[in-house]
Amino acid sequence: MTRKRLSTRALFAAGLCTLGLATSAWGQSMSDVQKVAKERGLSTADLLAAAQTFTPSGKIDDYLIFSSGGHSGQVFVIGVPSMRLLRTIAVFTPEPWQGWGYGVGEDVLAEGLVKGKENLWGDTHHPALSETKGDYDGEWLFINDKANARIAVIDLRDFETKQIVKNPLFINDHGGTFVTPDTEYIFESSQYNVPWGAAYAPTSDYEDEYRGAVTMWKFDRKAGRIDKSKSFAIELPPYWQDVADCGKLESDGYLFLNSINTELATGGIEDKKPPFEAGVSMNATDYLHIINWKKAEKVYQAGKYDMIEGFPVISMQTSIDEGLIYLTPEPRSPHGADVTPKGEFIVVSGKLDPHTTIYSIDKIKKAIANKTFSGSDAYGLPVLDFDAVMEAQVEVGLGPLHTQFGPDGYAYTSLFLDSAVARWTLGGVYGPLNPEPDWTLVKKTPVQYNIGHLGAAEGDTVSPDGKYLVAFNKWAVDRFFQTGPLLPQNFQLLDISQQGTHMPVIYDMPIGMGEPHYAQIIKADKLNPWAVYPEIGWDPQTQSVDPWAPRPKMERVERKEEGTVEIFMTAVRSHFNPEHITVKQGDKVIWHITNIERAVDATHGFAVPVYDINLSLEPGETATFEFVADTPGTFPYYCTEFCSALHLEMMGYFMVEPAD
Ligand code: RUQ
Ligand code: CUA
Repeated sequence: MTRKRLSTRALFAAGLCTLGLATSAWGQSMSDVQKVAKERGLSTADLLAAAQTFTPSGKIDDYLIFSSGGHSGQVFVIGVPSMRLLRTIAVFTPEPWQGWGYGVGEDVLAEGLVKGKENLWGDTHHPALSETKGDYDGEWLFINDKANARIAVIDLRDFETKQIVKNPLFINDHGGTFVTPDTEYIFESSQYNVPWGAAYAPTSDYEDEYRGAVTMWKFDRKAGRIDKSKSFAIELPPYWQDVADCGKLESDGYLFLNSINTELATGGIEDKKPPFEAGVSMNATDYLHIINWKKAEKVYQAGKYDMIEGFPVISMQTSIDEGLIYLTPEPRSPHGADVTPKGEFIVVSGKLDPHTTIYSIDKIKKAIANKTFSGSDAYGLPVLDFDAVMEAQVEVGLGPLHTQFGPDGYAYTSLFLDSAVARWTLGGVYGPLNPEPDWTLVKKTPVQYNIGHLGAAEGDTVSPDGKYLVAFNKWAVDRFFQTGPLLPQNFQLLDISQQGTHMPVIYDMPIGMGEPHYAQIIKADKLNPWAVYPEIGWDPQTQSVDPWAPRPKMERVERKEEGTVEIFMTAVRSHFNPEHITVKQGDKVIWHITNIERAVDATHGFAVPVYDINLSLEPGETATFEFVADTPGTFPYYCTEFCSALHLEMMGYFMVEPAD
């Protein structure tokens, strides 16, 4: 039942009838609209798209995008359908507006030390919202850092990063983050493989010394932290493991993980060896890894693991003995692996194959039970016969990468080389579809340009919402003003609310940061964030009241023994208390500040020059930072948020008396 697209004129006429407004007023508005449209060269389709996306002041978006911030190291939060950037969340990279790394957050950033070194950025790829029964629950967000194999945990009560964990086994990840349907575990798998712990070994030792792995990080929802003591890894061959997805419903208990470089190529263009781009794509097929994580959990709990780099690892031999991992061929250079909403199929797309390949979990389970193997790989892992587990192949176009789903049995695949989004039907298993209840390509909508990931509203959950899809395009070329040779990337919003071939692009959002990769889109009313911190004196790192938090009438400067000065300060419109602080050069300074405001949005900043301090103190928040007052001088501290009419007056003097 394809709905006819209504013309703008019809829309306005319909509005007029329903509202029963005076014809003359609407006639006037219509001619104003027509005048503006004519002046700006807008078509009827443009006006309709504007009506679908324009969000008047004070109206709130229906959905939120949590987008990877790419190598900004952050997460972006964007409203849909307005495509307004609402917030960045500082994760791996210090960010002064949020105070992240400039007085607070240092402890969390320090958890992410890599071989003892600071890497104060990240290459974030795949955010994962926490799930309950396979549906987003709006409580937690996880994201990986591909560059250094780290995972971050973000609390969606205050949209702040609470934890960073560094993977002890590998140094580069890509297959992460993906959560189990009830968020018991967060998966992270390696990509550019190295010897355990990124120790030194020449590439001539690749087959024996280099290893892949998938880590199952245990998430403790009550503590709001990854519990390293209950986490473990599974050893994998040194293929380049790529993107993954967790099974759900019919495929619950499994992880599906792609790989490339089953050739075990090691590059060496400078020595006239096949360069990686050729060596890695020689084979006609690579391997989909089918991992029974529920079984792996039992094997780990039974103690059948080795300790490597201080971390429990289930060896490949144990996986073979216990039947934890099966491989099956997948077409050339696979990238995305995406599980359908009911969990019955896994859609894999190979960048160098114009088809998506659909595997059936039913067939996979039967092939495992019947041992329908076509052989084993070089490491002895059993390979399930391709024809026994494959359900269908759909020719969607050039460069298929990732797939998302709608509520009506449609799948949507990004086509990198075609620069398009393909809509196709999932074999009619979700009921008869227009036009054909079959594995059929329905429509390709061009996008601008080079789409990587795509995200549909709740499109990777057990209950996709449809309505909107966002194409995360790598290039923008001619879409925006030429901002020098470095251009923004282009998030394009598509209307997928109608069945059939109507699937237009309705908004372009330039994104001048990143390069973003994956994003998830959640219904906004599933989130329940705090407007202000629950109580005055709240420490966001512990999500509880800090007993040391300064409170009104308890402001003071305390000189302790051995050259330590402790400051207890409050902030409220429009003053800090105290306003004069004098210490001696060489003193250790422990500074506590509480924002004692209870009004929504009454945030104060707090900047101290020379000492590299800038905080963001949200209503109720308390922060503590320490430094050694090694530089004498007179330093005005002040509020960096324009909080009131007397904001400029919200300052004080920090004076450091010279030692002699
Ligand atoms: S990935 S598009 Cu991590 Cu496909 Cu980037
Ligand atoms: Cu507080 Cu400006």
